[in-house]
Parts: sequence; C-alpha cells; structure tokens
Amino acid sequence: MSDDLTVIVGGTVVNATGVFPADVIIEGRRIAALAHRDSALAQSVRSAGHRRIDATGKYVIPGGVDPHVHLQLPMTPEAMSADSFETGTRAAALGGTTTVIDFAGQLHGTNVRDAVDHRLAEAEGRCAIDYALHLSLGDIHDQSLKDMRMLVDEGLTSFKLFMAYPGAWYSDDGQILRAMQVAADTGAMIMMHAENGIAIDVLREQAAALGRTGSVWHGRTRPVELEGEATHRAIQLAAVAGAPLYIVHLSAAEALEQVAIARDRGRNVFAETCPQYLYLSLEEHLDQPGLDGIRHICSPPLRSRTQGHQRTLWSGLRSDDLSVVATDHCPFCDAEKRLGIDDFRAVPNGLGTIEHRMDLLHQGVVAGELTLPRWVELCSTTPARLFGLAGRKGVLAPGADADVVVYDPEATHTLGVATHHMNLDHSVWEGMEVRGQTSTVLSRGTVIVDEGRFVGRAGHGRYLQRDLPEPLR
Ligand code: DUC
Ligand code: ZN
Ligand code: ZN
Repeated sequence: MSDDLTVIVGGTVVNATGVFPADVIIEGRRIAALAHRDSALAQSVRSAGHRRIDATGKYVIPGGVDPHVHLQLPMTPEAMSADSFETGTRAAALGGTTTVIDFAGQLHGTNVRDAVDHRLAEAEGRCAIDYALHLSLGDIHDQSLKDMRMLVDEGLTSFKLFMAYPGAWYSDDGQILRAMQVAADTGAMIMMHAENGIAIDVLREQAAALGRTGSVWHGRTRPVELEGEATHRAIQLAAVAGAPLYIVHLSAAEALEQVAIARDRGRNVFAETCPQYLYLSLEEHLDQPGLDGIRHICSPPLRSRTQGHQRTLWSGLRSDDLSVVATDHCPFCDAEKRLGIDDFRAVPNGLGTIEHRMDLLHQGVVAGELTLPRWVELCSTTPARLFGLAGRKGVLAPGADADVVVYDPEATHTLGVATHHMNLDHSVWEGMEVRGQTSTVLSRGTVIVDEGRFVGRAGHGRYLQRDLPEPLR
C-alpha cells in the first residue's frame, strides 16, 4: 500500500445508501477503501502510522455539492453579489460543501463563448473548493443553440432558461422548446426558472401605480399560481422535446404538485428547493418594514407559512418529489439592498446561505423530517448525479474524489454575522440555533478545514469538466 495514506478513524459513515461504522482510507486524492472498524484492513492501516483524523462520535459524509450559487454576480450595474469566488467558496468549505456549480451568463446580444471564457477567467485561481459552471441562456437563436453543442463537448452540460424577467433573461415558449430539443439530442440538462414573468410584470406595474412598493408586494406580485402555471408549461414543453427537466428554486406547493404529477407518470422531471423556502416566510420575514423586509427579497419570493408551503416542501423532500436542496446563494449587502428601500422593484434579488445548507438540512434530521442518508442524498449525491459528477463527487466510495466532511452531530452553534464567514453584513439566518457542525473537511485528500478552522487556499479548487447528467430515476 502507498505511503501517501490518510485514514479517518472511528466515525460513522453516512452515504445516500446507508449508515455504518467504518474507517475511510484515502490514498492521494481519492478514496481507496471503506473498512469496517473491526476488519483486518482497518487494524493494519491504523497501526501503520499513516496520517490519522479522529472522527470518534462524528459522522463522516461526502462533501456537499451545491449546484446553484451566484458568486460575484453583477445582478445590475450597481449591485454585485457580495461573495467573490474566494470568499464564497471558503464559506462553503467551512459549512461542509466541497463542490459548487455557478453560472456563466449569456445576456441578449452577447456570445456564448465569451460568456463562458469570461466566467472561467473570473473563477480561475480563486476557489477554495472544486467548481463547475452551468450556462444561463438569455438569447436563444441559431448560433447559441449551436454553441450549446460545443459546450456539451467541453463538459459544460447544463443550461438554465428563464420564464421570468421579460426584456432581460426571458425566453418565450418557442425558444425554450428549441433549447430543449438540443438538450434532448445531446443529453444535456435544462434547468428552468419557472415563474410566468409576463403576468408578473403586469402585477408589478399595477402595484407600483397604486403606491404598493413595500417589500411584501414583491411576494404578492409573484403569486404561487404563476409558479405553478410556469412549472406545468415547462414540464409539457420538455415532454414535447423529449428532454429531462430540472426546476430550480421551487418554492410553492402549486409547483410541487405539477412536478409530482409528472414524476408519477414516470417522467424525468426533477426539482430543487432551497433552505429559505423551508424555513423563512412571507408573513414573518418579507412583510417587515424597511431594511428588514428588503433583506428577504429573492425570486421566487418567500411563501406564506399559513398556506402550508413549508410543510409541503418538507414532505416533498421525503417523498423524492424534490430531489435536491441547493442554496441559490446570491447575497447582497445592505447598501445594495437599500437601492430599493422605497420600491421593491429596485431591490437586487437574493439571499446568502452557501455556508449553512448542510447545517440547515441537518436540522431536518434532528427534527425527524429526514433520515441521515436522505440528508446526504439531497445535499450531495443527487446533485452530483444530476449534473454529471456521479462517482466522482457526492459519495464515499473507492475511486471517488476524497472530498470528505467530518461532521459533529452534537455541536450546537448560532448562525449570524458574528460567526459566519460569508462576505455579508447581515444574515437572514441571524440568531437561529442549530445542532450539528462541520468539523474537518478534505478536498481531494487535502485538509482544507481543520477542527472548524479554514486551512485551505484560494486556487486549490479546480474547474470540473462534467459528464452528461444521469437523469434517469
Ligand atoms: N434566479 C436565480 O436563480 N437566482 C437569483 C435570482 C433569480 O431570479
Ligand atoms: Zn432563477
Ligand atoms: Zn439562482
């Protein structure tokens, strides 16, 4: 056996497939073996004096895979999302995430090649953990459809389209169908922002004309019916094209119902939700005066607790109608949020959660909403599989990258600006007490978080060329 061994001893391994006591043996950058604690292999590796990490009393899980983040995103000319590739990936690592997938954005009139190269250059040498890119397509025409094929050949295998934001990112049904046909032909994944932006724009203008410009109107002008309708339409268009479909940031029971119907019919439709839709609500968070309200503006909006959306989403996580939990991390500091202090329409959309996803979903385990394997499946294994990283990320198995998190299930801590590492001057999670905390993190065999302290470096993270998604259910 090689000399370059690290062994994580005494922990409880949690994979999507089960929970068992095992030592994790790492050779170089990959996992070499999982050895039952009492096995001869475990005994011999333990006694051979290799590097040891003690995980007694802790879980050993595959590093988190967050397939939806926006680092240093220029949302408007005045508002750039607050975490850079450096600060955002460091915060992610401290929270137990070892892979992120961000987006290159092809705006109207810009070219796909330039958009991807520009984004790759921005990330290069700056990430603490491995990273990949999707492409947001804002301008669908013959050339950009051709460029999709080129990107698939290069290992960029997923494309986000928007049914919202007319005049900016919006695509009409014909454009969406054409992109879906290319996805069906190449094996790429279409990710959909499913809100009916044409109808939403009417409601926004009507609200503003009546002086209804407070933060709660952001939510009231993006009603759940328009998320449900767009989700239904996206699913039908994907059926016509014969393409798999991934609904991003699903927030409402009406949308989940459409996903569940499609899945019950055996369709390859998947959906992600985000922690904010599981814990925060329109009544308690968005409907507050001034800064407190606008800090909670994101799209889709936080939904009504009294209408039961949160309960429905938790149940969807259990039933597998929801397949993934991502963050949609897109934080803005107060100065940028204040751009819309008098008018919700001018508030940059997005919240900061990249550091807290594993902990927030672990609360689901603590509360009995999720099993331990389901926690890992939602946060690591399925996002890796759906985005072409199966076998490399999101699993503790021989041959997989040694992206490993030692997680202390009993540690308690309080989320908020005093303790978080995101480059953000407030927190929508302020004061929330959680049970469970990342203790040690390895990225491709290198320790990057040691007992809660970041010891990695910007530039350790590598760009991941991805395989085709594995969308079969
Ligand atoms: N959609 C996203 O996925 N992120 C930020 C804003 C938005 O509308
Ligand atoms: Zn979106
Ligand atoms: Zn997003």
